[in-house]
Amino acid sequence: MLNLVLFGPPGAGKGTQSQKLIEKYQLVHLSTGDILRNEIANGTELGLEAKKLMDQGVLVPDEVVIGMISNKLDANKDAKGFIFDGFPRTVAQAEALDVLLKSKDTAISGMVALEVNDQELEKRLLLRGKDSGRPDDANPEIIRKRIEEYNTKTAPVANFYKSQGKYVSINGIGDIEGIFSELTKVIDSF
Ligand code: B4P
Repeated sequence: MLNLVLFGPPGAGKGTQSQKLIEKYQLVHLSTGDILRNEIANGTELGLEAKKLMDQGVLVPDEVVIGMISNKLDANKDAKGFIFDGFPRTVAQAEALDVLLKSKDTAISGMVALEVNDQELEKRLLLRGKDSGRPDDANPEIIRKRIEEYNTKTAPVANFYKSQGKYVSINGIGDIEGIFSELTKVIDSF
């Protein structure tokens, strides 16, 4: 099984590259951001709670996203592999993912991080905010809060995979096709 973690700050291109990767490698795409936005759109209790946090640019509690991922793994028993996009976002989530995958006799193959500086991230997210309808993309202060959450809570997840010898980073600035080509080179080496 090929199980990839696509890592990087908000706006690094995880969602964009995931769409291309699932097509090439026939993987199931698990984006916690998309799953949460779906819950919001369906007006579920979980969605209502998550919306309050997401609109402020802060992370949703670990137990909520871990439960969501566990359900999705169970619902895709025949998958050739998974691409985890926007998850794990804390070390606790990374530890829980290892346990979940082990119980299914599999493991993370590798993490690829997209490196993009804060100025470029802010520019991309504000641009997307013009027509995405996402409240968390519309306001520079909320965007900066998301980047701060990433730096304090999510960046340490890289060390978790480094210590397992599963971490590779690539430059996330440039044209989408060029970045995709670099990503596939790394993934083919896993
Ligand atoms: P996400 O949905 O994961 O939001 P994101 O980080 O903004 O997505 P992404 O990084 O994929 O955006 P992309 O680069 O594709 O999370 C939203 C919120 O949900 C979080 O703040 C949090 O509250 C909550 N959440 C989600 N997962 C969670 C978890 N595990 N634990 C707790 N809370 C969680 O796109 C950005 C823009 O850049 C696009 O417009 C794209 O077109 C553009 N772009 C992409 N590549 C480019 C390139 N090479 N050059 C120029 N522009 C590019």
